[in-house]
Amino acid sequence: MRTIGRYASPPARLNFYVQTREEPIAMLRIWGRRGSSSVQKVMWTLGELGVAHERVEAGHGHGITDTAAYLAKNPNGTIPTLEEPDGFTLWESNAIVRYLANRHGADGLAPADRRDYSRAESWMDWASITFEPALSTLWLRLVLNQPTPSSVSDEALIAKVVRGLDLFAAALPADGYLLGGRLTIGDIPIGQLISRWFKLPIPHPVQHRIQAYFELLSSSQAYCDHVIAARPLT
Ligand SMILES: N[C@@H](CCC(=O)N[C@@H](CS)C(=O)NCC(=O)O)C(=O)O
Repeated sequence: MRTIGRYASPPARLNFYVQTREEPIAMLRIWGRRGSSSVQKVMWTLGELGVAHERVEAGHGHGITDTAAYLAKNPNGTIPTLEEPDGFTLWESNAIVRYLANRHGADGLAPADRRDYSRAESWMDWASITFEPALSTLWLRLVLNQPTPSSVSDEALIAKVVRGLDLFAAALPADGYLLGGRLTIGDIPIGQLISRWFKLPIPHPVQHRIQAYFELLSSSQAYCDHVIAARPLT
């Protein structure tokens, strides 16, 4: 234990400070393991933006998320967490995606038009709040072989996901991305989830527009590297 001031053994509050203090970081850092769906969104975004960064393994088998130092950055103990060299930290993956796109994306990933931006945000929230739960339950059961609190049958969950994808497909233009000619933040959460959908070991019903959208997303090296290639629980 280092001695600080006159304290040979720091009182509790100071002890917390000593334990949570770390060396400054050199570049933008993402905490979180690559198999996490939430981490994948952030890594895909960084890849699209070409921002220099490092990723530190955390969560599940890697631990770290229950340490005082990590909880000081993200009190939820979840991944991902963004950390910048000046000490700024941010959690919640969709918030991190928006932050990065606004800070590094000019009029690209983050649309300059306020209405376009808000429409993209609508679909980000929809993907994570409305669409994701049924797919996550299927993922837990069929890929991770874990019990789930939900007693809804696999068939009913699959039907729910398919309805969600039909709804999304109807909102897509005839070709291209959600807002047309280029990828925006609105494509990121649903794009990550569609990759999971196609990884489920089930017969997938034919949904031409979703298949074409997935192929378009797959033309991005960042999507292939950080989303498609990421294996469960890594
Ligand atoms: N809504 C949060 C969810 C965060 C979350 O629950 N992350 C999961 C991984 S996807 C986690 O931390 N799991 C615990 C672990 O991996 O140790 C976000 O999008 O950042």
